Amino acid sequence: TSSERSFIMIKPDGTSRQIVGDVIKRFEQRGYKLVAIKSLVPSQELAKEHYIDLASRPFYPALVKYITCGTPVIAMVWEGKDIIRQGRRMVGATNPLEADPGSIRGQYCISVGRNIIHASDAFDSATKEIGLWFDPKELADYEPIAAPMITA
Ligand code: DAT
Ligand code: MG
Repeated sequence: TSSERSFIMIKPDGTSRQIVGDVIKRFEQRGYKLVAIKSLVPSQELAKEHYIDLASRPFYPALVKYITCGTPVIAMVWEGKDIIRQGRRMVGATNPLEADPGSIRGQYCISVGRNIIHASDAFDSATKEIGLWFDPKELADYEPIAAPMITA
């Protein structure tokens, strides 16, 4: 739906490498609406819960360590038509070597353990992740002035 929302997070390597502006620009220019954004160093508890479905995987401890390394992440909620599926396409495949070269991962990285950015993969995970990272009061409700020129 047009009010579909996805949780998009620039990971510490993306912040450190100063790719924040490009990521935001891509989603803005595509026609999506930024409804929440914050910079934070996630706690162990938050990082572990975010990736809880991967807890049994061998790379889980390293993944949590990377996300909590001390360099901030940029947590965002983006909204618009088909944002969950399109966000995944814009981000690219999990392994950057398999990512389309025009995608964010395909343009900026080469290692699955330093793949720049997270995007929710389904409606249920998006709902869970938005609730985990944001208080409902942090989610804006507004109509961008260009909205009628983006969605007909
Ligand atoms: P995605 O981030 O594309 O949704 P995922 O949910 O399967 O991918 O995994 C979450 C993150 O875990 C991924 O962005 C990077 C890390 N990861 C996944 N598979 C990995 C692997 N085989 N080795 C190292 N890290 C991995
Ligand atoms: Mg995932």
